[in-house]
Amino acid sequence: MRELAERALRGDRRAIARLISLAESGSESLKEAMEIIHPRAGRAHVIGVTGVMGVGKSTLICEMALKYREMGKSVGIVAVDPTSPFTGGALLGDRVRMNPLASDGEVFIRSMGTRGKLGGLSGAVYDAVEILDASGKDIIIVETVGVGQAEVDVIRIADTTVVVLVPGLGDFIQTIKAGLMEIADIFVVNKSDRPGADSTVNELKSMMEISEKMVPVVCTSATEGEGVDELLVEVENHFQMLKDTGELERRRRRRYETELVEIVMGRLKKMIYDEGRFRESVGELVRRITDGELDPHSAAEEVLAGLLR
Ligand SMILES: Nc1nc2c(ncn2[C@@H]2O[C@H](COP(=O)(O)OP(=O)(O)OP(=O)(O)O)[C@@H](O)[C@H]2O)c(=O)[nH]1
Ligand SMILES: [Mg+2]
Repeated sequence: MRELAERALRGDRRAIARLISLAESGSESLKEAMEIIHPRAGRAHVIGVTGVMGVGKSTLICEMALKYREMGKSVGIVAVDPTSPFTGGALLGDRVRMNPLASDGEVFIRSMGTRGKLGGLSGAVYDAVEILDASGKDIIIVETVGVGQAEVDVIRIADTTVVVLVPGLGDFIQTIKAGLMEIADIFVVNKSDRPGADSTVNELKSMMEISEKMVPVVCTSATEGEGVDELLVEVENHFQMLKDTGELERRRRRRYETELVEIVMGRLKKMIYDEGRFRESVGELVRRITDGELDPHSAAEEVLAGLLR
């Protein structure tokens, strides 16, 4: 494990991939690796890109990655999205522009399913980001589909959160519903080659006036590679602001707090489900609840008392 971690620290792609797989499978041996990995993480800028399905997140991320490579920066991409074109063999679709990414040793792309065992996905995403960070990637981009609270939570991993919309009222309302307005550090109106981009920008601006939260709005056309330079300028400005104001440290604390609680919860679930002594006593408690002898709250207290003993 130690050797694997050290290889990952040197940027060895197979070691990185192997460690992320261990994280996904919830392997206990990962702990040993993370003891070595963690002290070396913290240098990368973690950018979350979210938005409802099909707004062009993956296409945009590819364009961002190409620009970062032109700037000489290495890039890690984690797509928390089973339907993403990053998935499996159809890595980046058949788009010729993306070929340089697929064969670039300084770009690491990984897709992760939405649900791990015991709901452990977010935990594994945190590990993946940390591993990529420690392996020396300058920029790490995390793609999530903003449809539910879980996806909004996942984005707590990011230093900078980019929320992507497209022209048209439907997506706009969905975005508000999904709670994405609150988490945006930068808005992107993608597919601005289509009609209606200006009115989406205006809607956004009046929304922000009402909520008294002003964040930059950038129009892009990811398929044309347009507006991506401006987006990267805003992303960099935001990172600089985070560093200048101490907000970066607050966000990192929040990220590690979420991760810590996630790990503890995961371990508790595992104990309750997998450890013989708990499985039996939980089974017995469930029987008593079902038979009306005990209420679920009192039963939960008994379980907790057992765990803390
Ligand atoms: N016209 C236009 N089409 C775009 C643009 N960006 C992306 N698309 C197209 O929109 C479709 C969805 O793009 P993706 O990048 O897969 O979108 P996504 O948000 O990652 O989708 P999910 O991961 O499934 O949520 C593809 O057919 C893209 O070619 C754009 O700027 N303009
Ligand atoms: Mg996608």
